[in-house]
Amino acid sequence: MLKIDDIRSGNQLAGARLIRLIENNEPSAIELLKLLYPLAGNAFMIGITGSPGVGKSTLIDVLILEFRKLDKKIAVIAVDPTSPFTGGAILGDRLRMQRHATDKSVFIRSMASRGQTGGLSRATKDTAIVLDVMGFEIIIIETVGAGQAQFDVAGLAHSVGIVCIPSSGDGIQAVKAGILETGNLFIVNKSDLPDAQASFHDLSAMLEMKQSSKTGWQPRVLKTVATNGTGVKEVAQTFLSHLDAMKKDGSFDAKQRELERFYFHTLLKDFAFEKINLFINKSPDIKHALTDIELQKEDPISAAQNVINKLCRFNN
Ligand SMILES: Nc1nc2c(ncn2[C@@H]2O[C@H](COP(=O)(O)OP(=O)(O)O)[C@@H](O)[C@H]2O)c(=O)[nH]1
Ligand SMILES: [Mg+2]
Repeated sequence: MLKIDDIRSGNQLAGARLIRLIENNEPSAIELLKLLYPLAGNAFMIGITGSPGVGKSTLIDVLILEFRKLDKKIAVIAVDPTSPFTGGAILGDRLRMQRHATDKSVFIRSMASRGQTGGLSRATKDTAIVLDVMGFEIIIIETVGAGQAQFDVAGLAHSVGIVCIPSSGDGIQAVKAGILETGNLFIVNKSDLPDAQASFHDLSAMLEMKQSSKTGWQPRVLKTVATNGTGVKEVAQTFLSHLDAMKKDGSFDAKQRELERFYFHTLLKDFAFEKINLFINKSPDIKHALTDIELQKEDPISAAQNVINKLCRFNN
């Protein structure tokens, strides 16, 4: 039986067990989370996002070392929604970060897509709550892509770093308009490759044109070579500066409320999805509708609309 105190005291076995229950969407995990939620809210949540292969995991591996030098307890949640058959990718992340395995102040967890539902965002947030209560001061969420509907890391993190790589000619194509809004820190990784300086300037120029941030924080651009650690110390420092700036100008509290609203909406959508699925599997209306569709008495669009409209009226 899992106890709140085991999580509070930072017991890693208990934490890992609870996270496994969360991933399996076990009712017992949900009950524990209700009790844990009021104890969370102390961790600094960092999102690291970017296309596959830009070097996010390599960078995070070195970031862990930098934060450890500052004596921070640090956890990483590696999320990869693009690979439901995750064996390879997840193993890669774990192996890369293997050297931290014996450090009790570091916790690394890969989160596989739960496939059919939109539950990944919720599972990641729930996992972050557990790690927060366990006493991890910094939680990094690694995710592929930014601003995508199925997993919006900006709804989970106080500070978002966008990782890209140098590219020639048309500048930083990978950094699309929506992503510019999301990033607090832009990292041109693989700066050992050609065109790093040009990409750095392109990105800086694009951000300068956009200078309209609500808070006083202006997004920064940094160059790194994650494979040998160059520039990663500055990345760690910049994330901490962003946190400082938010705390000083009051935007941290606003951000915190924004993250809470996002979690609430994630839960609403997830619970609604679960309930509706239950209904769909049981309801005689569905069987009737299916018969009507088969007999071509009704088109599937109208049939689906009718069933859902009836369900919503039913609960009014
Ligand atoms: N040349 C170079 N290669 C890098 C750098 N950072 C990472 N890589 C390599 O890029 C590949 C993908 O790295 P990975 O961290 O798995 O990327 P992720 O998919 O974004 O997590 C690996 O082969 C890394 O060794 C860098 O700064 N320079
Ligand atoms: Mg990775």
